[in-house]
Parts: sequence; C-alpha cells; structure tokens
Amino acid sequence: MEAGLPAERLTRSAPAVPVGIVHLGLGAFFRAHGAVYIEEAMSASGGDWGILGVSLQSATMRDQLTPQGGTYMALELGPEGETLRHVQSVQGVLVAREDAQAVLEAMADPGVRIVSLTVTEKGYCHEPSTGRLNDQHPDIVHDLSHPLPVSAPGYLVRALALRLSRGLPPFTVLTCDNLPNNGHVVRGVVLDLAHAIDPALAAWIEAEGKFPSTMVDRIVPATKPEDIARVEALIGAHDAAPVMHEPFRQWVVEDDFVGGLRPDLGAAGVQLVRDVTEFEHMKLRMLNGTHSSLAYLGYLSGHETIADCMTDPVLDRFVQHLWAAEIIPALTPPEGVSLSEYAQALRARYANPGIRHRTWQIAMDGSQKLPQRILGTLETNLAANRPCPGLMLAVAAWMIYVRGTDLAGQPIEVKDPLAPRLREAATSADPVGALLALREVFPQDLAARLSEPLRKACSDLSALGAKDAMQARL
Ligand code: CS2
Repeated sequence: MEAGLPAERLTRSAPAVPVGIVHLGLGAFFRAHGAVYIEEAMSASGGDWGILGVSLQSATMRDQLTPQGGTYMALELGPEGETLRHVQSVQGVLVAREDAQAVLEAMADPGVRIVSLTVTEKGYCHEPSTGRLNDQHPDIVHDLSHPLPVSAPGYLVRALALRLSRGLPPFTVLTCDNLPNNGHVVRGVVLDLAHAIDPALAAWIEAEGKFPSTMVDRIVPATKPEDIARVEALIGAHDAAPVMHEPFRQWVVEDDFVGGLRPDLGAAGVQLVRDVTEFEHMKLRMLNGTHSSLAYLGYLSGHETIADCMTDPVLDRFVQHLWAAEIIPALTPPEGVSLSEYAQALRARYANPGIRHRTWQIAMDGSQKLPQRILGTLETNLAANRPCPGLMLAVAAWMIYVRGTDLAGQPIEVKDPLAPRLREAATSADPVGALLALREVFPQDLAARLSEPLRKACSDLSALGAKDAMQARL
C-alpha cells in the first residue's frame, strides 16, 4: 500500500446466504467462535444458516460491519505463527435499541430456526446465586409491561409470542455464555417472564421450546487499535472490526434442537452430546475460575495481561497449585478426559505471548462470574473438609479490587453491574461481612463458612502484598 492513501474497505467476496440464525450480542467472542464454526458447517454440508447479528445497545458493530457486507477478518495468533481468515457467515447487523420491531420480525421469520446468544452473564437478568429471573431488574420491569422489549429474555419471549400467534414453531434458543446449565438458566428466565405476560404462551414454550446447554471455549481478547492497524498492514484493506483469537477452540452442544434443525455442526468439529454438564463444570471451574483468580491477583501484582502473569514464577506456580490441589479434586471429569492434561493445555494457552488478554478485562463483572467460576468449587471442597487457601485468596483479591483502590492506593476502574454497591460494601467498616451479605453473589450458608478464611486472606493481602500472600500459600 502506498503511504498516505486511505486503505480500501474490506468487502464481501462470498455470495450472501439466507438467514437461518439470529444472534443476540454480536461481540468479538461469537465472531471468533460460533460464526466460524457455522461457516465451516455450511461449507461442509450446505444449508441456509446465514447469521443476522443483533446488537442490543450500541450501533458501533453495525456501523463497522455494514460497509464490509457483514464480513471481517479473524486473526489466529499462535505461538508458532499467525493465520488469517475472512469470515463471511454474518449477513447483516441490526441495532435493537434503534428498531426493536425489526428485530422481533427478524426473529419471527419462518426461515429462522435458531436464536443464539452471547449477551454475557448479566444479560440473562437472573440472580447469579439462584439462576432465577430477577423480576426487580429494571429491564425486566420494563419488558413486563411493554411489547417492545429491551432485555435479551424480553426479545426471546416477545418473538416467541409472535411465532405462536402466526402458527410457526418456536426457534431453538442456543445460549453461548459462560454460565453453568446455561440452557436451563435461559429456559428458566424465558418461562418466568412468559408466564408473567401470558400463561398460555409459557405453556406452549414449555411444551415445544428447546434450550440446549452448551460449553463454549476460545480466548478472544477485546480488539485494540493496534490490532486494527496490524490487520490492515497484513491485508492491504481496512477492516474496522477484526477479531484476534488463539488457535484452540471447543464447542460442546446438547443435541436437542426444535425439529432436529441445525447446521451440520459435527462436520465443523463441534461435539454433540446428550448432557453437557461435566464439560461445563470442567471449563468454567478450570479455565474461567483460574482466569478470574489470575485477573484479580495478577492485577494486584501489577500484571497487565494473563500472558504476563504466566511469565511470573509465583503466579505460574500459584495457578498450577489451584488446578492440582483445589479445583481438580472437586470435579468429575467428562468421560475420556484427563483433567491434569487439560490443566497443562490451559497453562500453555495462558502463556501464549500473541494473546494480550488484559487482567482488567477479565476482572469485569466479577459479581456475575464468581458463583459459577469459584464459589461452586469452594462449596464442594468445604463439604469435603478440603482447605482452599488459594481460591480464598482469589476471592479476597476480588474483595479488595472492587473497593476501587489497589494495594498501593492507586485507583481501579471497576466495571460491574453492582459496582456502586460493591464499592460501598468494600469500603465499609467490615468489608468482608458487608460483601458476604450480598445475596446475589453469596448464598447464606456458604457466606457463613467463608467469613473466617476470607478475613484471614484479606489481611494477608494487605499485610504482605499479592505476590507474597500467594507465595505463602504454596
Ligand atoms: C474470560 C472469558 O473475560 C473473561 O471472563 O474468562 O472470556 C474466557 O476467555 C473465555 O471463556 C474462554 O473460552
């Protein structure tokens, strides 16, 4: 490319495919994971499974992708090199906040047989500690009385109502978020909301709807401005929204779709199973549990990314201790899987220097993440009288993190739907007691048993600093 000339925009090169899937929450993760698998399934076996993306809030993704025909580059960053791919399975993008009716009509289209979601943990408007719909959530209060919804559960329910009124079968709801029993959770919030709106609708969804649970995995850090420049230099065209990802990927899906209708996911390497529970527990507790632990303890140790944490011998040994002594003993492996091999593979994935995944990014929304990532493991271990000094330290690090100042007194920008309440509790006279009293995060029984070890862990962090406190627990 000649210097000084603006690069041309990336454009679609493959023909458009009719839409069969509406995807809510078109972020980097889905574009580097589900969209690639679906594209491969269509290349292997055909089918009208084009994806219509929906952004619930912001117009940015639509504005970036529309001039590119919905397409974008995915740059795989491996320790041994890079691979570029032009992903073309997304056919277009709608912005729900601008035109809710258009989104509902798209979801009620007879050609659409699947609605998939990556709306993050908080997007389900449920209580993380119980998994039930939070009917006090402002978006749910809104959606109960307005036909044009704002929440993800609201879109699912109102679109299913349209399909029922038109004599169409329901779509399969395919959740791809990091929640345990994610299909069960989304089914629960949809049924609770539908029931409050129209019990006959709820009965139809209960009888005809399908909500397979899934386990999704690929490390996809947020795209940074330097990534955009790098892709432009590689392809000689401007892509406003490329995605960066690691080579590894895994998608385990319960094979339970309305009418059996789905892309040929198996041809793309998706594992289709009857019950995903053990895969979900393994991934949420071994990957996401240590990701969050490294996020808080790594941040407090001054590390910017997960790969930086892994170059620090204390954090590297600490995470290996978490797997071997605290997490694996509390898990049942999926059939044929070695958990210690899985841990070693995670260690190599975390150390991949090409992936700049910020501890600050993973630290986001901790109130929504801790229950399924760490608290479940603590609960199992406490019941078996197995001490968990490392995971206690990780939860204590979260308690310090959410007060909004690090151990050296520097401010932290805390992103969490409960941020103001977390800060108030964490800066009160009894931070551990006040945070443990948050029932959305800590069930009562567990809170009582965590109180003493967490007080000790918090005072160790303050007295010794994060690294020495980790070292002292190895
Ligand atoms: C991470 C996940 O940001 C986070 O909370 O733990 O996004 C993680 O990278 C993915 O679940 C990996 O599959």
